[in-house]
Amino acid sequence: MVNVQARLARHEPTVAVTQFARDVMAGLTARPKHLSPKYFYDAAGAKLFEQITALPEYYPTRCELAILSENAAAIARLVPERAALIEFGSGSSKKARILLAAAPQVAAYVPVDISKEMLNDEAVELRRDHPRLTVLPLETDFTEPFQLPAEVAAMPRAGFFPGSTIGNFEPHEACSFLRHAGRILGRGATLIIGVDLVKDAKILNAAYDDAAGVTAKFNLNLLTRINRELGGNFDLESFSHAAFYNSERHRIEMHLVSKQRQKVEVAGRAIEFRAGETIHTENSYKYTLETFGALARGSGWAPVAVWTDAGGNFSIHALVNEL
Ligand code: AVJ
Repeated sequence: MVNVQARLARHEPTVAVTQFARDVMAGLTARPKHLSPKYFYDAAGAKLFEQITALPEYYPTRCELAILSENAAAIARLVPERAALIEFGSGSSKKARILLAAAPQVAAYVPVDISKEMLNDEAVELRRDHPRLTVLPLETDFTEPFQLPAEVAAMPRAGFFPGSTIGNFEPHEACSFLRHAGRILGRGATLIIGVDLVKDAKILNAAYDDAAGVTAKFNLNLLTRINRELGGNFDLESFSHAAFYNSERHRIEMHLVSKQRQKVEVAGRAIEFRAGETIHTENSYKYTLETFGALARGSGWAPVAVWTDAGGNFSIHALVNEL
């Protein structure tokens, strides 16, 4: 996403920017203040997230990749012949590549993401690496209802939603998302979904507040993005990163904490902060195998298989759509 002036100068639509602006203004004028974690991923944020996935403390990506690699054949057996594989929030498609290598029966791959550049770059490489695979990138916000490309309408479908991105949703939103995915994929479809697990708070806290400070930069980058795209004047020095496990609600919370009483301007509007007041920027819900299984069943999906890493840190569930 680019700033409004640049878009107007190039006669590009400002709709996406306006949605960001609306959400930011609503979140910063609410009490408590909050912002959606989906806005972390501008170009700089996507790079910082890549760095997070390589941190010693951030176990989810490594554990999920290990589960996928070790069980790729078993997971691939749940994907039907000549299927279309639909990935929700595909990013770099690194995990889908593991699945695609083990599932040569997949006829079409539909990566769904809001980042057009990443989608197109990845599509070029995937077509080169899998000449018989039809790659149909779809540039859209996968949390909103969308239509699949006509080419896959007659194919059996499997969904792929790795990374525990479902943890960013409130449990009731996770339920709506699963129902929405069920409508897109159709009755009888399989969904392969990565889910982070409840564990010792020390491990969780370290994973979201790393020693090198990369997660802090990732969190603060949201203010940099607001400054650039919405004409904000946040002073990054006067906010600090906070992340902690809320054991009652089974979630990591990330906040940006105002170090002092201050006034900030965003898109010409004054936003006041008390000393210590926070902007709640992310929840990352953690489940047990049982609580996630129950959520899936309550959303119309029957659990058919589950895999975890050796340490029991992360899980991949296979679900079948019963609705
Ligand atoms: C991409 C949502 C799975 O919750 O672990 C990483 C995002 N935030 N460090 C997560 C994130 C801080 C990540 N998800």
